[in-house]
Amino acid sequence: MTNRTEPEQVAGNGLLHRRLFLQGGAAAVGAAGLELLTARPAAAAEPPDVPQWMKAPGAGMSGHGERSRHESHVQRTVGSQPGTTGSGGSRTPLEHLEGIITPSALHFERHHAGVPDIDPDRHRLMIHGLVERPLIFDVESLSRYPLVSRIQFLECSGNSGANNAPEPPQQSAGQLHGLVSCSNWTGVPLSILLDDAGVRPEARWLAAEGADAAAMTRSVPLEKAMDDAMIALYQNGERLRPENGYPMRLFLPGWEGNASVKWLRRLKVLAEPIMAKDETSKYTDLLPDGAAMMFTFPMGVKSVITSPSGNATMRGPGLYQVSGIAWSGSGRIRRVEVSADGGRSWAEAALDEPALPKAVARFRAAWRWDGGPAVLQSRAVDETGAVQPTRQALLESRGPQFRYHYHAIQSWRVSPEGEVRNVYA
Ligand SMILES: Nc1nc2c(c(=O)[nH]1)N[C@H]1C(S)=C(S)[C@@H](COP(=O)(O)O)O[C@H]1N2
Ligand SMILES: [Mo]
Repeated sequence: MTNRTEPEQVAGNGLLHRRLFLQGGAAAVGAAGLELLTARPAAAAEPPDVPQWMKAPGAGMSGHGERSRHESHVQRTVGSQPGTTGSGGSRTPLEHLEGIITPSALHFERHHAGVPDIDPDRHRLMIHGLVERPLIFDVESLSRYPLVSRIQFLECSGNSGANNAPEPPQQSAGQLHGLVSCSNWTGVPLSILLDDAGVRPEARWLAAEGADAAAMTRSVPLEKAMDDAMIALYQNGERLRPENGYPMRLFLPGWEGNASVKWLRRLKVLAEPIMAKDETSKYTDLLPDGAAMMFTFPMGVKSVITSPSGNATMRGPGLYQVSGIAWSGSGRIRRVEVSADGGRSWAEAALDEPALPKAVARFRAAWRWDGGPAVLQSRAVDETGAVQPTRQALLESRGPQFRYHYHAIQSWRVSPEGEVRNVYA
C-alpha cells in the first residue's frame, strides 16, 4: 500500500479535491480511487463462484423491455388531492438515479384532472387567432416538419415547496425535490408552425390549451414561442408517455412546468394574456404587501445532493462519493460547490460532461467522513452568475406566504450514527 496519494482536503470536515472525478483523475490518485468503490480484496483461497444463472441458458428476447425485477422498489412517490385520483403529482426518486436522463417511466407527473386516453389518430392541434391562416395539424403532419432534439429539464414551480414549512419535513431527495426530471425531447420548433400560420403584427401572447378534462390553459409570451419553444412528440427516443402529454405537448425549456401544456390541442394567438383559471387561481407569487406577481416563468438556479439523500443511512466513516444534480432555467450550470460543514467552507465539485443549457448537470465530490456530525450542502452557480440562495435569504426576500419557485440550498445533516436528515441550516 505504497503510493496512496489521496487528493488533498480543500474544504472543512473532509471534502477532498475534485481531481478524483476529472478525466484520468482516478488513475492519478491511485489506490484512493479504488477505495471509493469499496471493493474488498479477493482472498486467494476463495473458490471461483459459478452462480445459478451461469448453469443454464437465460431467458429469450422480448418485444418491449422491462427493468430487472430486483429494481422494482424504485418507484415514483404518488400523491393526489383528497377526493380525486388523477389530480396531484408523482415525484421522481432522485436518490435512486444517476447521470442526467430521467428514465421516462420515472419522469415526474403533475396532472390537474388525470391522464386522458387520447387516440392519436383523432387528436388535432389548431393554431388560430391573430394569424393569417388558421392551421390544423395531426400527429402525422407534424412529424413531417423538421425535428429538433434537445436534452432539457422540466420542473414544476411547486417543487421543493415542502421546505417552506416551519419544521423540515423528513423526506428523501426525490420526495422533497422530485418534481424535476430531465429528458431528451424531440419535436417541432413552434416558431416554424407560427411562421406557417403567419402571425399578425399586433400578436404578443399565445393561449395554450390541453385536451385533458381540466382543459388546462396557460398564456405564453410570443417571444418565448418564437425562441426555443417546441411541440414535443418524442421523449428519450420513444413517443411521449401518456402521463407526459401523448401524443403532443408544448415544451418551454427552463420555464415553470405548468406552462408546458400537455396533450396540446389549441394555440390561440392573442394581443393580451388570456387570464385562464390556471394562471389566476394558481401559479402566481403572493408578495408581503398583498400584491401578486404573475407570469414568473423562468426556474431559478438550483441543486440538490441526491447521494446521500435524506432518510438514508451511511455505512460508517470512510471515503464517500457525494453526488447530485444542478440545473437553471437561465442556461448552463457553471459551477457547483459542496460543503460538509453547513456552509462555512466550500469545495468545488466535478461536473460530468457535457454541460448543456437548461439541462440537469451531474456533480460529484469526494468526501472523507470522519464519523463526526456533518451538514452536507450543495450550491449551484449558472452561466449568468446567478447563485443558489440559502433558505434564509430566499424566505427573507419573498415573505412567508410565498409558495412557488423554491430553489434554496438543501441541507442534509449526517449524525454520528450515519442517519441523514433534512435540516434548516
Ligand atoms: N393539459 C395539461 N397540461 C399540463 C398539466 C395538466 O394538468 N394538464 N400540468 C402542468 C404542470 S403543473 C406541470 S408541472 C407539467 C408536468 O409535466 P409532466 O407531468 O410531464 O411531468 O405539466 C403541465 N402541463
Ligand atoms: Mo406544476
